[in-house]
Amino acid sequence: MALIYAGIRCELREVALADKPAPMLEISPKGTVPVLQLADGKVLEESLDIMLWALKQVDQQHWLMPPQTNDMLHLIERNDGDFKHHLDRYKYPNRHEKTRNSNVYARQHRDAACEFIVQLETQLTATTFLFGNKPALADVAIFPFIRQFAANNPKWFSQTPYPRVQRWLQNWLDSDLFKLAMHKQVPWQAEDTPLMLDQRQSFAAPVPAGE
Ligand SMILES: N[C@@H](CCC(=O)N[C@@H](CS)C(=O)NCC(=O)O)C(=O)O
Repeated sequence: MALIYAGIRCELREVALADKPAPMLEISPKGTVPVLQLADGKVLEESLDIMLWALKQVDQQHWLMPPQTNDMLHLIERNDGDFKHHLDRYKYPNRHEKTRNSNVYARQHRDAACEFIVQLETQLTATTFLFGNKPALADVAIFPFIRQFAANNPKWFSQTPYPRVQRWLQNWLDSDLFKLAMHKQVPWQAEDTPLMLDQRQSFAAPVPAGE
């Protein structure tokens, strides 16, 4: 989403995680997506690094939002740390806990994850987005994880006392930018003609509107 927002011209290679292409593993042996290789050969293999790099190139709507960049990075750190820890255990209790009742285990982690949701709900009390009335880096870095959290049990999530988070999430899910970014391609193959990101979508896609 950050690459599309910034209008970065780059080649897109869809990866099937069950069949990772050798050129990807050569430049990034840790084998996670996304991976971005820059024109000078430098490799970025963390999504936050890719977002920050893209926004440093072009950031017309000020997603980096100085001087609040560091506050946003702190919230993203909580998301990627504590919240992600509980999200993984809520989604896949059996991978983490073999002996105890996995329903109880999942629920404990769901409840622990809600501490972060409560913080987001508080931040959304006075504003449409996390750091004001327009979208910014923190919204885009965090909402995909809240999407996963909600999707694990949509009925339960829709009944939680977090109406602002629910509305904020829905706003992002409905956005053209998200739909463009989620558009799936067939996995890349070495003989393919390079597919440029801007060939499959219009650039500078509209982001959700503030109030
Ligand atoms: N912290 C990394 C996490 C990346 C990550 O774990 N991506 C998953 C897909 S969402 C992956 O590539 N998993 C490797 C696999 O399933 O083999 C980032 O944000 O870039």
